[in-house]
Amino acid sequence: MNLNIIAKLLDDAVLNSTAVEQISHSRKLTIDEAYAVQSILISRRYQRGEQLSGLKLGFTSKAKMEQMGVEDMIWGRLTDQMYIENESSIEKSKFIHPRAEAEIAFRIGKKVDKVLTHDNVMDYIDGIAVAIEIIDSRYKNFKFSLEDVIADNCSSAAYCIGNWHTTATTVRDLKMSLKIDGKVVHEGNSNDILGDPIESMIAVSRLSLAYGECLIPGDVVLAGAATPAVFVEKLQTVEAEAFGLGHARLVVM
Ligand code: OOG
Ligand code: MG
Repeated sequence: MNLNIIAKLLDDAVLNSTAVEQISHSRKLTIDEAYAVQSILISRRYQRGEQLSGLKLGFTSKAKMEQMGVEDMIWGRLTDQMYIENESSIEKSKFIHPRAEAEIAFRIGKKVDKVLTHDNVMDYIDGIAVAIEIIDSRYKNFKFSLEDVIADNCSSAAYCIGNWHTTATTVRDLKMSLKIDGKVVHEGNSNDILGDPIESMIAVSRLSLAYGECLIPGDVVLAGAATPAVFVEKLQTVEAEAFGLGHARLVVM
């Protein structure tokens, strides 16, 4: 299978909301090949009129790495079609087996044209918020190797962002929770994300430039989940909270 065929297979899985076999069962991809598949996959979405709206990191917390049995950070692309307005709904039938994650989001205020450092990273951000990421692996049973999940655009499916706060608000050491129907199902701390979620912004600046992407004002960066992800079901209300940042909330229809 060449990379274009793999990308089409995964893209069709999204369009048909139908899971496929793991690529690694029939073809070993290198990490570079997996990112090449992701890039072809996202081009197919651009051809359908979607636009890049940001980048996400995955496996930035121990909780997520342990849940999914992988040991390295990954990154993927978000598009405008994945954006879900806060306090609105998603349709479960458009997904395969969606799971929700509680995340911290950053909004870009200035074009990221260099690798950021602790000294300048805040100059490139103009908003901070709590977010729900909906991940939906295109692989059967939500099982994958690191290469599989990278090729599958890191399971990206949808994201919903709470109210934006100014960068005077801290993202460090915030108690976070993921709630279903008002009940806490997972609790964590924003520092579970790489020790400090701002590290995700720095990592994204490095990765995006290395792979030829460029974050521009208005783009969103999802720092990665602080807690394990949960499967969501029809008629559930899903909520992510971070102390001081409020909540992001959606209903599954
Ligand atoms: C991959 C995506 C992981 C995160 O926040 O760690 C991710 C997956 O678990 O399917 O988005
Ligand atoms: Mg995530």
